[in-house]
Amino acid sequence: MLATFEKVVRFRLKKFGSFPMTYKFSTIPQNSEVNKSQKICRNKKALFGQPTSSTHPHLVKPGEITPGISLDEFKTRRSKLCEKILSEKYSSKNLSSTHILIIPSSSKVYMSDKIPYVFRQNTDFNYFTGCQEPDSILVLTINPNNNYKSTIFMQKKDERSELWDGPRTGVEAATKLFNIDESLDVSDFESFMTSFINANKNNCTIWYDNKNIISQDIHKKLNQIIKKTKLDVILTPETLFHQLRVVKSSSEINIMKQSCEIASAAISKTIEIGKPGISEHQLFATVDYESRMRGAEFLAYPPVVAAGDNANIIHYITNNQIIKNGDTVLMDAGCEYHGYSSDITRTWPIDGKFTDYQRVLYEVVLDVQKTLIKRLENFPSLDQLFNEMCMLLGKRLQEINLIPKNFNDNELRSAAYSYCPHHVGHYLGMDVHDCGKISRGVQVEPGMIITVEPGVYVNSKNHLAPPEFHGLGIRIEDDVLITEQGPDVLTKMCPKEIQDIEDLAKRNLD
Ligand SMILES: [Mn+2]
Repeated sequence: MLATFEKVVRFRLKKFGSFPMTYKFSTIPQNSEVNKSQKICRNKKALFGQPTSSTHPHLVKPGEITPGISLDEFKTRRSKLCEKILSEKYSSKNLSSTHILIIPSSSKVYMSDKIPYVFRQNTDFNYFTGCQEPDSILVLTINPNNNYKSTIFMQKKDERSELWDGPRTGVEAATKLFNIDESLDVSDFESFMTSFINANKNNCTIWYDNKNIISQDIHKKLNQIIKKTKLDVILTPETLFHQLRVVKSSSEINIMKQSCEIASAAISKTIEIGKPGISEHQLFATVDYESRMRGAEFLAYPPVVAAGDNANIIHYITNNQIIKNGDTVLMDAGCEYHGYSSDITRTWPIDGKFTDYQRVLYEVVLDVQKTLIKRLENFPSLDQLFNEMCMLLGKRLQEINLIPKNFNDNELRSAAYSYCPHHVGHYLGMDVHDCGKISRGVQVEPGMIITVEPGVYVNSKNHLAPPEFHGLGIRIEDDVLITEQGPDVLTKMCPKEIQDIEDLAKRNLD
């Protein structure tokens, strides 16, 4: 990471007195030279704030805004959102006939002075625009004739900032790049909002998420404007966003399939490479490397790489232990590929052979997981699937004497829950825990992608389990697309059958 110009000078002055100033003037190009080189650079190819089909043809095809998603699809998403706002259900709330909806993009977040974290766009903003730049805003307006208009507010081009942070799309090019009705300078946001709200003072519904603040700056400005006008109708649009996002289009399914394939291959390779003596950290590095080498931008979340007893800590991400002979490894990892996440868990014996107790428990979890996936044929809700998991696990754990045989159904269910204290699954998509506003009580439907992830964790304080099982922790997680024809396991390339997983884990042993 390069320091800024001022910082270099300050640092050098402190260390070497006046000498480096001579150095500075002889090597740092003057402003006119910077302008010249930038112009030459621009003339070669039009540069934008994100990959396009002309600058990155290996990523983006003509007609797409982001890899795999077309200009038209983004436009359709915005139309569907407006139709949703206008739909019977929402108009019945006696809402006004004019609407304005505001979705800010993310701002950069810094870990320390001028050192940014990896930028990740606000998912909803990304879904409705495809724009990858920070500090932008999408505004949708709907007038009483039900006509709607999309306006994107962009940071204007700025040579000095672009020298450090790379090109911006700017205001002018944004209309065409994002196939949007209008683009304006982000500094015009306040005046735009003020005049719109003033013009529709008694007849305007504002759709803005006032609780989950994406951009402090926009949040402050917006609330000041609203205060002045004494208009207080603010509705949270998040549920509408998630209702659209939870059912995936065919192009989204296509990208999700690739994200799942990449993560499956990366985890398979990691199982193959592992051997006793390797550290959890090295397996983390392996799955990260193997995902990126296959095209993923980064891992979708800090992975869990838990050897032996560490698997009893559900969100174990310390990943700094050495893996011993006889340990199982529980790895929960997935990648983000062109904005879409995968989420897989596998548990395997580091020395290529499950012990008898590990095998017995693994078989229980695997059987339950396969049964639950099959149940998806009937389109249950995730909550129904969770209840099913508790009953199935309870019965299987009774068979192997981890739960007393005389327990009734209620006792059985809560005993099973004590062995698996997390839900059976969640929606998956652009976010790992996707569409949080959609209840897990709704039935799954074609186009949804969910995870199915039962587990059994036997910690050393467990009074029900015989001591031989203490310290074991097993989870198996796949990503499943719901289709009319039944469940389609998108992560099926990642082995989970005992024989397959042992064979793979043995490969790198001497
Ligand atoms: Mn998961």
